[in-house]
Amino acid sequence: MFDKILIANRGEIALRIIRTCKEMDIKTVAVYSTADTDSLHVKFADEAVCIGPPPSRESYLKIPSILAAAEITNADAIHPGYGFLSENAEFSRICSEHDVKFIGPSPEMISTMGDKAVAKKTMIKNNVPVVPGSDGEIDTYEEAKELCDEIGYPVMIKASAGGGGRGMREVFEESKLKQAFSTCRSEAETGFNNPAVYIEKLVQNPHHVEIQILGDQHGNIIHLGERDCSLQRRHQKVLEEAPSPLMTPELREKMGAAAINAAKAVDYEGAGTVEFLVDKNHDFYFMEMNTRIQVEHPVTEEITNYDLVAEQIKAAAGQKLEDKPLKMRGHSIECRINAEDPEHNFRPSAGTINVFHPPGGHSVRIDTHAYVGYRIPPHYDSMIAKLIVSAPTRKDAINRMRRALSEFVVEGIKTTIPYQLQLMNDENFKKGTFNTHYLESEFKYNPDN
Ligand code: MV4
Repeated sequence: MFDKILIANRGEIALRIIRTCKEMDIKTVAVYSTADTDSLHVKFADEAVCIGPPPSRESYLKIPSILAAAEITNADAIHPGYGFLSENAEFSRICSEHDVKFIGPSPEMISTMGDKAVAKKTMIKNNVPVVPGSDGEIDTYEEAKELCDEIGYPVMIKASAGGGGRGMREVFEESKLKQAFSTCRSEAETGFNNPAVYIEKLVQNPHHVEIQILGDQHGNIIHLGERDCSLQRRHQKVLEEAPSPLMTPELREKMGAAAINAAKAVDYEGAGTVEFLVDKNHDFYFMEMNTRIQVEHPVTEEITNYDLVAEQIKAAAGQKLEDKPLKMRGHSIECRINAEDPEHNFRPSAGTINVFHPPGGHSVRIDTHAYVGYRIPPHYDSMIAKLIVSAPTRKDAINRMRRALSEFVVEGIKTTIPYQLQLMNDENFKKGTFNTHYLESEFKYNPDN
């Protein structure tokens, strides 16, 4: 087992990793930029190394500084968390060259799953359902027209170098294809410096359901059920829950098997997530595979009683996975709390927190790095806390979340707490009948209610 782990991240996920390391008697090294000198992850770690000024590219993304910190503190492993360098194959490779264990998959695995076209080909080869569409990039309008006549409209044109919803365009009829095709290519050229696009059948009003998998270095792969992440705004997840309200035992069985096939295909090591689009007929299609721990991992931890960070560390240290039957208990919901103003189009709300009263009570969990006096640095993402609750049923979990949100007092900055509270009272949310378009097309935030 590792003696000392360097956490190459900040905020709540850095704290989350430090907590599990402490419980495993593993020493911890925090790295921080000068904007994070007073951050909790610096205070909680056994050692801390300043790696540069606030801009991420000069600190949390600066590989030489992070590796230098690992060398001078003699860390034998690095946990990248999520975001930053967590899916950077080059970083994974450089760590292994410097004899520091990267807690995550191999560089080959990261680059395979990072290239959407290669990832899709890998899935097809392993009988994982993918959206019907082009086999790789489409270079001319004529090719595009021929393919769309074959797969039928509506279609989705996607930039190969896009991702997270950027560089996508829906086309509902042939007469619009020519214009959409050339616009998508030129936007991809300007936006991603790569005009390449591919085309897929449009999955209308899809749900976003992802399967958590775990793999060890001995070829064992298990899945830990699903998370429903359909409530998104501008491709940012707002709320996640486990299990999914649309799931049936049969669908879970099929999607779990497909996710394990995907992971087995690439001999997956560590924690990973296979994301699917699910349509109203319960057909599901591979979207992408994430080779990192995800923001929303706590809802899976709450209903399966796994510590996913501990599982990542044990897998990286070569321990075998226990092949015990998956037991899931109850329902868990996570609300992301951002320093944003829902009354002004969610613009970031900078400033200093002068009142911070988090909720408590049975099965209420707060993952946060915020505290009274904490100044929100403008350099990083706006999430300041994750509020996670669990309860025997979805209805109980919603009631508990509503109660916890109403107790959560943060002053000095604006937050999305009131937005989340309104969601807990929304009939469609309570019924569980929403899909990925719901928040942006139907749900309206009303500050006066
Ligand atoms: C799609 C789709 C419908 N049909 N692909 C958005 C982010 C990127 N990961 C893939 N996305 C989508 N791809 C086809 N063929 C709809 C979306 C989509 C979406 C997917 C998951 C969660 C939220 C979404 C919001 C808008 C569009």
